[in-house]
Amino acid sequence: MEKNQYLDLYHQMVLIRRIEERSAELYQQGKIGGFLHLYIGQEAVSTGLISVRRPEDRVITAYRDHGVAINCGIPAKQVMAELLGKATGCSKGKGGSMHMADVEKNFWGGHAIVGSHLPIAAGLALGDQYRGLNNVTICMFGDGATNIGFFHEAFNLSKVWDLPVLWVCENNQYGMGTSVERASAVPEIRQKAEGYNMRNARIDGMDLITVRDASLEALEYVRKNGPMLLEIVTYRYRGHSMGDPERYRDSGEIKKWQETDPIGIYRKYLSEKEIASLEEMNEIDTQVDHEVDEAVQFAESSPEPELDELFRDIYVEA
Ligand SMILES: Cc1ncc(C[n+]2csc(CCOP(=O)(O)OP(=O)(O)O)c2C)c(N)n1
Ligand SMILES: [Mg+2]
Repeated sequence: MEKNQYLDLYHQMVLIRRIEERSAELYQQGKIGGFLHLYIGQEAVSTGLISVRRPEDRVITAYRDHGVAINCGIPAKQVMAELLGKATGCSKGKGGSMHMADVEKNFWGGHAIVGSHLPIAAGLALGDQYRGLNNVTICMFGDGATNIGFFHEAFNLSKVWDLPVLWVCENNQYGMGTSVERASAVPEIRQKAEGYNMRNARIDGMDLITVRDASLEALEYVRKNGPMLLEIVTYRYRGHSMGDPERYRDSGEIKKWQETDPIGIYRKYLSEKEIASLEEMNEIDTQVDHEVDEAVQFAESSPEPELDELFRDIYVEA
């Protein structure tokens, strides 16, 4: 990678973190409605993964989607405007936090029903396979989603038909307040792929470079051979959504994971490898602060959707 590519990845992670912190404040001020699921702690997962996709590779995810939207190339302004339900948002203010999408950027959403987008991912990949295209569909989901029927149906068919889907489980240890150990019959999510005779791997999701390298290898495997499951082990520092009292874990556990903060690890990496100096990274931090200020200003001064937008975009015209 060139130096500017390394720095771009740093920029992306910091941008996501700051957008999330700012949206938590805006939520508390009553400016964001509905649910808000923050991605803080998980930034290295989508940043590393999406940095190696080809533009023709599709991306689809669940409701913890702001960071994924940013990594797919949706500008911070449009993400912020969507969070505030404004007409200038990427989903015209009608989707909100959980339903960011931009098909032109090959980002297929943002889905609120746990597991529901896995069969959709299989369908996207089936379409590509049928048309003889060489695209991969990258489908990201949580550990909790792997206990749901959708997961098993989609996994089975993807293997039976050798669909080009890279299944990516973001194992952040919890589905709402339930830990993986309490909800899953197997301790490692990757084991579930064994039941479908599917290649699988489990990697550290706090280290951007590990995620990037493993994702590149996985994408190339899927492009040639069919589906694979990549389990990326990560942690969310904030509650499941805003207002989560977090009675299911203690602050010691969060502190322990904060020692491996993905942004901290990557800063250390860039500095130790002499790719970037601390000053250069701090400069990016300042630049991101301005970008986020601008995005908030843009969102706050944007209009609400017009009433006649209400019944538009419900069905796709064939
Ligand atoms: C079908 C369905 N059941 C229950 C819910 C409520 N719910 C929302 S998020 C969630 C937990 C999912 O956890 P996981 O898949 O690990 O994703 P994470 O929130 O950790 O990113 C549940 C049960 C839902 N949205 N959809
Ligand atoms: Mg989870």
